[in-house]
Amino acid sequence: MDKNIEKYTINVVGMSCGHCKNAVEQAVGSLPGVLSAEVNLAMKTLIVEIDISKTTLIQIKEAVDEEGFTVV
Ligand SMILES: [Cu+2]
Repeated sequence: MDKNIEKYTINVVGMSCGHCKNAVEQAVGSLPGVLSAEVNLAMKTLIVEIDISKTTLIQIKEAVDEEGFTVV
């Protein structure tokens, strides 16, 4: 396992349906350094695996914000 790969579970406010899920997953998943992005609608979470040498949680948060949702 690459030591630069970290997995985070992020709480996101405002996601309510499959459209929200897809919007967040696509926005975050298309960022460089993001290996996977998966939303759990029931838990209101975004689970990401990121390469911390290429991206940061701040960039993830900004991508979520741009879709109109809020990281808490
Ligand atoms: Cu929705």
